[in-house]
Amino acid sequence: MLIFRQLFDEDSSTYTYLLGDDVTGDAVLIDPVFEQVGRDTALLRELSLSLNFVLDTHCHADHISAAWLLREKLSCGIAVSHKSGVTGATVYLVDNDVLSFGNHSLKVLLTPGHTEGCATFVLDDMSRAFTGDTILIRGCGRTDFQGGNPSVLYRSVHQKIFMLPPTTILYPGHDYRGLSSTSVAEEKNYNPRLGGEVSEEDFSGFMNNLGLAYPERIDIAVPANLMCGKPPEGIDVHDLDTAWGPLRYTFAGFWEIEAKWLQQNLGSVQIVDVRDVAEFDGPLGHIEGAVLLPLDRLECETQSLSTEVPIILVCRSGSKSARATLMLRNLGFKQVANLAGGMLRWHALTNWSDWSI
Ligand SMILES: N[C@@H](CCC(=O)N[C@@H](CS)C(=O)NCC(=O)O)C(=O)O
Ligand SMILES: [Fe+2]
Repeated sequence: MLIFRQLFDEDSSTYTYLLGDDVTGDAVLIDPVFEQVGRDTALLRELSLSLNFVLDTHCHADHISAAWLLREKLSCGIAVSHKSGVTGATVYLVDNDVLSFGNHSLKVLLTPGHTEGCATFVLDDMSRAFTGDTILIRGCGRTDFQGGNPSVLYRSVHQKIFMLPPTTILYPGHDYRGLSSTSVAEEKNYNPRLGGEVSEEDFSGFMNNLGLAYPERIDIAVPANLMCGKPPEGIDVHDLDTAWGPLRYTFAGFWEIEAKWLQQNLGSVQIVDVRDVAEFDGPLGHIEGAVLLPLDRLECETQSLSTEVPIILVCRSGSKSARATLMLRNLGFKQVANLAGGMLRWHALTNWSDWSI
């Protein structure tokens, strides 16, 4: 079966798409965003997927692509249009190329116009197509930089995207109003720029008078994206605040650490137990040296905690402490992690150690 997730980056209103094969575990990411690499790698791990390829629909002007960073971390390939101007990719795509992931595949339609190197990716059964900024929901990508051209865009939409079955669901690269997808039939009928009886000349007139401000990050994003999203020299891509232990980021949005590591590093961290007193002194007991700060008091009682020493949050199962992890992060504590599985897993581990002695 196909695994499909639509992910959103609020800063740039960018959609990233994860497609995977649940039998083989192969996956691709379309248009991942640099700042969301933690989220995306966590999701891949939690869904037991391995990333084959990052596909960029084009050289983005408003955010840095995560292609380079994902290749550094996961050794995946990077695929872009041969017209994108991007250097250092693994594969340069031409019309009708097919990219497989497990038993599924995406067909490449080159759809220039927003930029010279835009591509649309169509799922093998034509049920979905990923259009980047070639067509947006009731809109389309601007055409005023990176080789953009209204006539070329008009033809890409009419001769390629509108030739797909009317029921094909279209997934755009952005939406600035919170809409998530559309269909070929809908855009043919209701896209005010490109649908209905709008001619190429009408469309060019529309596009040449959009009067949009340049994307705020264009001067940083385009040079980086021309190198697959390699950030400028001097930017540290490794999160220093997570260098203190083998942390794992979760798709739920917090860092966690395994009981085994804590067992071997008890002296170098602050352990904060967020259960209530009865549980702390109850049958499950508590970890030696743990400080009791129940969750409902945590926010107003952080004075005793050092910002210099990593903090590990603990509860019965790892759920309340996950909440506490997010709270402390929001309060400005940077070196914070949840004890995965809480006291239950801690006991399973320590009991196992007793057995093995
Ligand atoms: N305010 C945004 C503008 C983003 C922007 O210009 N997006 C491009 C896509 S890369 C676009 O074509 N937008 C179409 C539109 O806003 O109608 C920013 O500064 O990043
Ligand atoms: Fe774009």
